[in-house]
Amino acid sequence: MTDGNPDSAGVVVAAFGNRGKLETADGKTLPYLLKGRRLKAVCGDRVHWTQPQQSHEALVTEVLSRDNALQRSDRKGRVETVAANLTQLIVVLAPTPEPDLFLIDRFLCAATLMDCNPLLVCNKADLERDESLQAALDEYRQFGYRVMLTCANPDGEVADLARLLAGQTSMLVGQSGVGKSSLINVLVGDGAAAVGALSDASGKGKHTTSATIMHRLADGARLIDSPGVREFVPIIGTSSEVQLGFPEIVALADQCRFTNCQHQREPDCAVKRACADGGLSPRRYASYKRLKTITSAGSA
Ligand SMILES: Nc1nc2c(ncn2[C@@H]2O[C@H](COP(=O)(O)OP(=O)(O)OP(=O)(O)O)[C@@H](O)[C@H]2O)c(=O)[nH]1
Ligand SMILES: [Mg+2]
Ligand SMILES: [Zn+2]
Repeated sequence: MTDGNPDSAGVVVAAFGNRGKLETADGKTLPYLLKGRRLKAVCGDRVHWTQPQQSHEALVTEVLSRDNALQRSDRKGRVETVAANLTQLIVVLAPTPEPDLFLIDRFLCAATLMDCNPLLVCNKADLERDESLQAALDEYRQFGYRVMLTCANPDGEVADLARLLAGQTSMLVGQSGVGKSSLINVLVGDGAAAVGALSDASGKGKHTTSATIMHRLADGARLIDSPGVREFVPIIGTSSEVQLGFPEIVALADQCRFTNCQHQREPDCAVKRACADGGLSPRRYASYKRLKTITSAGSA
């Protein structure tokens, strides 16, 4: 038996199997249980809930349809939904740990395919950036991506980033140790997220954050922290869609002889020509081909 308004609206701020936490329309956080086995919810889902009598938990009765979802393929090739209803995907990298640019390319591709605005954030601006990192950032800017330098210190250097979060539901993604949770702490300002030093031995992050959690900024913006990853295989419908994550390749594709050119073995391909004469980054072209291979194999 239930009482209360069955149509109360909420947003999932953390999901663990059939339980989690939701934020109510008036800004309170409640633990919830999903009603029945068929409902599935992820961070960012909009839900309807009710409050059963004598229960401290809300009962989620409906998960509303999603505007979009960040999805990945797991090791067995199954689709795993990570978060929903994002307006901005913030791909974070830093001078340390050593950047994995193929991982960045995959996240940027996923953002485009899910119709979500990508933002590339290079954190730890207080540390020196080597030439290859600086060159990569310059390239991403040339391709039209928004690229921003930040530093997760409390001296206000995140102000530019904070401005880009206003009115958005953003999610921070990237390798472990780049400073996603540190940025959350400075932006949210309540030490909400645990932060962990890099490993002395490997120079890599220690996978400190273990769950995807939505935080609220003072101005109401929503910001999701996520566990650092080594791998990310975006869900891509057909291998031809891979190029949508490479705007500089899309821009050249018009000049290929074949309209359905995959820019691999076809003759008279403008993309391969540009790669040979310096008009296209060989690194990005290699990323494009690697992502096509992963996509057609269905797993990393
Ligand atoms: N120098 C410097 N160090 C930073 C900065 N931001 C974060 N760090 C350090 O980087 C390390 C990792 O920070 P976290 O915030 O835990 O990184 P994360 O991306 O959340 O890592 P996971 O939760 O493992 O994915 C910590 O030692 C932080 O103090 C920064 O702007 N400059
Ligand atoms: Mg973290
Ligand atoms: Zn081509």
